[in-house]
Amino acid sequence: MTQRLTFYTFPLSGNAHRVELLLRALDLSFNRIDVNLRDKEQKTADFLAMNPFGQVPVINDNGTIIWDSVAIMTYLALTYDTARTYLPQAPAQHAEVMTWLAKTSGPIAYGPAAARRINIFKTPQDIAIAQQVAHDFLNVADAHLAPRDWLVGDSLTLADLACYTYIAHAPEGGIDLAAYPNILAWLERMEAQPFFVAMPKSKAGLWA
Ligand SMILES: N[C@@H](CCC(=O)N[C@@H](CS)C(=O)NCC(=O)O)C(=O)O
Repeated sequence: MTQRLTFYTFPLSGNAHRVELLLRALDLSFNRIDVNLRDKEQKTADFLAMNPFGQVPVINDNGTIIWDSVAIMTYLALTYDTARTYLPQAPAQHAEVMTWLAKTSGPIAYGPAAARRINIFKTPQDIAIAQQVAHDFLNVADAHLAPRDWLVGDSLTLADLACYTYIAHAPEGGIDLAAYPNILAWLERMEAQPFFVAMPKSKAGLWA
């Protein structure tokens, strides 16, 4: 059967991994293309024609091209999650999901994701600042999760899928999660989902 949905990804990209979690949660079949970021395949003319910022993830859904992970997740949920399991319709709950999606481009990107990137891919930034941003975010998220199993409402939503990967991989950025018991329990709940697939672990200095 011809695949109609193509997923452009990179195996160590947390931004791409959150999309993969949703693709699997929705049980969508897709054609996976691994883009070699080290060789700058994401900056070729063909790739830039899909995403002018030259980054993964990108999807091509039968001619509809969407880039940026949370935009892709929103598109997939609106298109294929007809029961609205992962993106609640009620305005207040919908907005709550959006607040957590916004965190992926704020303190998650500049905190745990940045600390991991600095450690693994040796980008020239200050890891101490990224680690502090991460701890400030994790403190709030841990308190938020104390009385609840999921970030929004009483079931798993796009909020959990979007926030999971870079929090789970925070230790790769030198961020110890031991002080955050509610986050650790939430990570375990995520990893127990039948669709769950882990992003491979990386070592410091992988691209040194
Ligand atoms: N806000 C974007 C960020 C995407 C992003 O930073 N992608 C990284 C991989 S995790 C990338 O492609 N980097 C290669 C580059 O910037 O050249 C999203 O959520 O999709």
